[in-house]
Amino acid sequence: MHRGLRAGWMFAVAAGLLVCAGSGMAQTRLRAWNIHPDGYPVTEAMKSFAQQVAKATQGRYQIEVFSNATLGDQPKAVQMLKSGEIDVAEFSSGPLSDAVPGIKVLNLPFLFTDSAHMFRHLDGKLGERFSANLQAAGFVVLGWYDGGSRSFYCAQRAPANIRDLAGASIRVQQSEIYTEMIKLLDAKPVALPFKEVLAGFEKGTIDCAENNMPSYESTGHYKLAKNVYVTNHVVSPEALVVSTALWGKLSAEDRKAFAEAGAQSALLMRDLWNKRVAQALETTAKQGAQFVRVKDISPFVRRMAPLYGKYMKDPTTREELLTIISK
Ligand code: GTR
Repeated sequence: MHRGLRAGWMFAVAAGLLVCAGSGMAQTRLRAWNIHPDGYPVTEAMKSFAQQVAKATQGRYQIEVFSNATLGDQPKAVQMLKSGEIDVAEFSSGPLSDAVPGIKVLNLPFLFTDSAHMFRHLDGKLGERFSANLQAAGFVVLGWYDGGSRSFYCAQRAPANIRDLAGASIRVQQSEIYTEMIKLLDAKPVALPFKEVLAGFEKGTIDCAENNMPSYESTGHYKLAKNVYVTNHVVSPEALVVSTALWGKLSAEDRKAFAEAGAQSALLMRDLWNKRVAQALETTAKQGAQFVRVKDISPFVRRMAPLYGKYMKDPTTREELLTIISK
């Protein structure tokens, strides 16, 4: 940059800071928790959220995204957000629902047929109801992200039927509803943090795991667990949230800026997600992953009957469940 220009620019920045200081506008640094690596749709959408917030608040809010679960695993981060130790996070609905029973139905197997069906509900009245439940528990939803559809994958066995999973040690998220689901398949749930699943396959402490294809690929699980049983058993959302503690401190104008940035980041995430699913399928197939599509899902669905029964009886989930299955 030309010397004179550079000096002028630096003066402008310094003057800007003075104006900031003079008008009492302090800069607030916020910490954002994320489980995924760089380049992953969640990470990129969170970064774009942070940039947009900084821009819309004239730099008064600076959000630093801590990726790869460096601040702790997901159940821990859920508690950290509640206690105000972190301010922003992106959580999947599994671990989040243990802290907020009112959103449990979001993890029920075969509830949503695909992401389009799920977002029809989440971008409408039902989404508002889930957001209200979450807010009452300390989490303000700024955007619904796509958690994709989850399928099983195994290292030694190659399931082609739901009975082939019986007796297997299957890694699950640290979340009650996933544990219940695996037990109903006569398999053994092994609750493990996301970052420990690869080691679980290496050591042979788990036979199978289940996840969406972008995570199957980004974690490298596909290198050890090559047999994918395409069940798409759970189609669920993830949520970009801020703590109610932070929300309470924001002015009405700043809340609007955060909410708009959140909504836009969700649209970006969903778009990046669709591309990433296609890429993940291609990469893993090229590296030798074998995909067996479930032929008839009804035996699997029938096995889940006790779960549906339980959440139908539960007054915190019944209405939401009825709304989803009727539309
Ligand atoms: C991923 C999800 C993560 C985490 C992970 C897991 O699909 O994006 O938030 O829940 O699954 O299985 O632990």
